[in-house]
Amino acid sequence: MIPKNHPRAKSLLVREKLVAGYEKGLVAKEGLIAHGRGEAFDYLLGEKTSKNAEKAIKTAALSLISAKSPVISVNGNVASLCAKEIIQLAKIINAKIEVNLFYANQKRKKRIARILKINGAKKVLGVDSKSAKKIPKLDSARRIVDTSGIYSADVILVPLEDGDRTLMLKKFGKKVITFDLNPLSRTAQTADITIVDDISRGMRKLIQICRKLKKSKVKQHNSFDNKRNLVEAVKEIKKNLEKRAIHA
Ligand code: PTJ
Repeated sequence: MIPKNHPRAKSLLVREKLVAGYEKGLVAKEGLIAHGRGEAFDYLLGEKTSKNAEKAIKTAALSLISAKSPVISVNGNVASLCAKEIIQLAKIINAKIEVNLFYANQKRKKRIARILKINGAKKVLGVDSKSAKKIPKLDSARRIVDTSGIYSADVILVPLEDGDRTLMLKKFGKKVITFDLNPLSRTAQTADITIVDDISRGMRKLIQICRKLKKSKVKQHNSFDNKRNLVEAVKEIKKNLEKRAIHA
């Protein structure tokens, strides 16, 4: 039981949610390690949404709203941390939802699809192998995608992704948006738009902004340089480290 007044209560609750996801068979063992790495970066980033993350979220929202066939790619960690939010976002931006795993496992795929459906998804792609196609030149299990989903999408939200697939999706002509707390990861460096924020926190903001932009019918894109924004994220880490060192 986490005391309510614990200074890191929110992060610890997110950790518990992920562990519960693991116990329900949604998260891969490796997903626990990936989360630990994310937590470490989140700690260095001050466990809040920074200005650079807000900028990336706004740019991502504009791209998702104006996309012709957007897709949200869901893995074990994402499903266990924000299943409800994925459905909310998909409804606002009219996106398809596709389960796509790095550590492929048909049972886990089905469990993830079930959780998404329990949370309100009408259709979940990525489970039926009859409509599967391969992304060329990619070795990992993530190359298997749905013909009417990732394969034919123009904009894809791929949170907590691996670098190889991000690169291949881009070579395949897709616009890639990701959530990744590590601004130095290959995914962060390769994606078109990298939101350096915890997915549980950042997804809620992305939904809010998409909702607002849809109402205001804004279509115009702001100027955005992903590499420059990542440099801002690294500066944020440096600033927080210095602040902590002074108070140590
Ligand atoms: O469910 P599967 O089989 O598809 O596997 C999913 C994982 C996440 C295990 C798999 O994609 C993987 O191994 O990913 P990586 O290569 O460890 O990359 C995950 C990235 O996400 C790392 O850079 C982490 O810092 C980052 N990350 C972890 N937790 C979060 C996060 N970013 C945002 N929010 C988080 N909560």
